Amino acid sequence: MKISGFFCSLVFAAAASAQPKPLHPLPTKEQLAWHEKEFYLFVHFGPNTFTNKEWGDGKENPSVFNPTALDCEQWARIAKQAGAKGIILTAKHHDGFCLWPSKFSTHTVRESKWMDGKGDVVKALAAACKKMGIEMGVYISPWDRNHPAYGTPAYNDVYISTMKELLTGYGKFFELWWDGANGEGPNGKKQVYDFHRFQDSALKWQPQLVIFSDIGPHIRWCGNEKGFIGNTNWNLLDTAGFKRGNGAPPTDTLNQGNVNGKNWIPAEADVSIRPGWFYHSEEDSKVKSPETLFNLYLHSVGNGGNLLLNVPPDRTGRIHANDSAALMGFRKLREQAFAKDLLFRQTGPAAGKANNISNLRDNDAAAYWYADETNPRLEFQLPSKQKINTVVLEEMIASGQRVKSFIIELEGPRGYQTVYRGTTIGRKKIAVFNALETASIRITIVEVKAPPVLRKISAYLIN
Ligand code: FUL
Repeated sequence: MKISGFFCSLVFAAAASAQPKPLHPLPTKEQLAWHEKEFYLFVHFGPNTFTNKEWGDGKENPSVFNPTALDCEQWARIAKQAGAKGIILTAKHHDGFCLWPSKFSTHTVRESKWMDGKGDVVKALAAACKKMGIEMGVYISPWDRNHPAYGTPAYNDVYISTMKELLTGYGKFFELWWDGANGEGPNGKKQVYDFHRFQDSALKWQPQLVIFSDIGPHIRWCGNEKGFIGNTNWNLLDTAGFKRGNGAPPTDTLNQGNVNGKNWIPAEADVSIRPGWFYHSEEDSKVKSPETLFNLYLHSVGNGGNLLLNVPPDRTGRIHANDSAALMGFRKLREQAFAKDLLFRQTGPAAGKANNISNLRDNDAAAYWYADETNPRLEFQLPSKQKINTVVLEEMIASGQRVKSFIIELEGPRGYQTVYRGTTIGRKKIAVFNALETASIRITIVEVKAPPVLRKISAYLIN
């Protein structure tokens, strides 16, 4: 089949005729929408910003919270310009301090000096995100070192009331973040959380939410706070017998998922642009470089998960210039890297719903190609020799995650040579290898759980 001067062919498989049979478990439509976000910001902000701590003990005087020039629109503008799809705010961190005037706490912005106690950071950020056309999520720490009811069954009701205020008073959120930390230690209070009730309540108020925790229910922790999701990454996880926090699955399981896992619970990589989660002026010179951030992108989004990048505002309540510059540099690196898809079908008829291999070479997210055998080999001819060092593969995950391993070969002077041996693909696999000049790319799907359903294949030369 010849398309706009490029050839692409299916070497050992005939085009299938039937629709692909879904391979369970499948993502929900909310999870599919979440997968498409790829990258969004985390904002850690609260008393710790002013006390120079990472974990407040809940005994801090609320008057310490006093940003001099809080500007949530600046956060949202920077997020938008960085290409982030949303912002998740620490509405309540472990110190229990609420960034909104909660009726269920006496440790809130209302008790602070900021705006004479009349301010509401959640409200300001919700309005800013709306204005900038990005989405918002909330981190509501279950662990609360301030609330007097913490450590008793009554706290579960307090937590639910707190969630209700947030989830019914500020518009729609895309993600709810449940931190696994519960570490008061031997002399501290221990809470038995009623997570089932938390989950049912949250979804009753906002059914579109995806809920993050170590083990989901919708999104899982990737097992580290360094921004690295496993090279092998199944969107599937077995959660039976596991708990959040200390009872969570081993970190390498969280990092890679379970090949035959019973639930669709994809991985999110939370990592900070600075060494700490909260702002500390002594870390102004330790902001990650655009190159480091790009590398994190390759190891999170490029391994089929999402990247949640923390950018903590300073004591004025604004994002520091160093962080903002790093974010803009990061956006530029992504744009440059993926500006020219050497496999992109420039012209020629769109295949639309037909099961056509040329569906892999356009930007139609709904168009895909599926094989009716397990080991298809796809060959793409370029019109002339080009240097490439990156191939991006995407599975149509609405049909389930299927590919267990694949090989990329490029034709060189001595015939085809293997440049990359991959395992899972999932939503996206960015395969980077040593640059080679070639006129032909061959991709063989080696091992599968079911015949593959692919959405896109593209090739680049990244500098
Ligand atoms: C951890 C917390 O203890 C940190 O303070 C931070 O919020 C991070 C994202 O999660 O578990």
